[in-house]
Amino acid sequence: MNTNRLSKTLESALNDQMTKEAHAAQIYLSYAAWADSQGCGGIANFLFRHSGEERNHMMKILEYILKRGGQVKVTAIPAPSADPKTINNCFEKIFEHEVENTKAIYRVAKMSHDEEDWATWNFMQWFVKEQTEEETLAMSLLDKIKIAGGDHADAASLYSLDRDLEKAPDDAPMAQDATAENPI
Ligand code: OFO
Repeated sequence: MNTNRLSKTLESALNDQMTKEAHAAQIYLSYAAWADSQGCGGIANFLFRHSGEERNHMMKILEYILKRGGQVKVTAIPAPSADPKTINNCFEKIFEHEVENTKAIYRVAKMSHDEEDWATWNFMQWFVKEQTEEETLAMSLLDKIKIAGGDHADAASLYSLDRDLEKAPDDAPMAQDATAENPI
């Protein structure tokens, strides 16, 4: 008796997305190590924490595949891309990566919609919301570094940005969570 509630196509797409989340964790990990080597311990700390979040995303998908009776395929994780050249470049690369990941998430969400697999569609909505937060967070990093001088940020501005990010919240406030009493 077949108890797998996922189609072969969706099972494979979810497995691929699981590897993409693991890849994202490696990217944040490598950029964090790079930032630390540049003397930016606060930014490194922020990126290390984010690497952990990406690993949690990977686990979330892995557990979902198992719960639906599907087969998990843990494969090799592609190496992260080359180290950034500057902190500005680091944040640009993060933003680009998050946009690529959003596109991948949308593809899986669309596939589940086309197949009328409403359980997977519902599951993917968590990731759709999460990606909005991640893109907002990456945009706010870009805004901060732009104010600090972009690629030409001086040591004093980088120092204060580094201090700032050490304690920065890991999630961006979302427009849909704003209320009249508590506008974001
Ligand atoms: Fe950066 O995002 Fe996972 O999904």
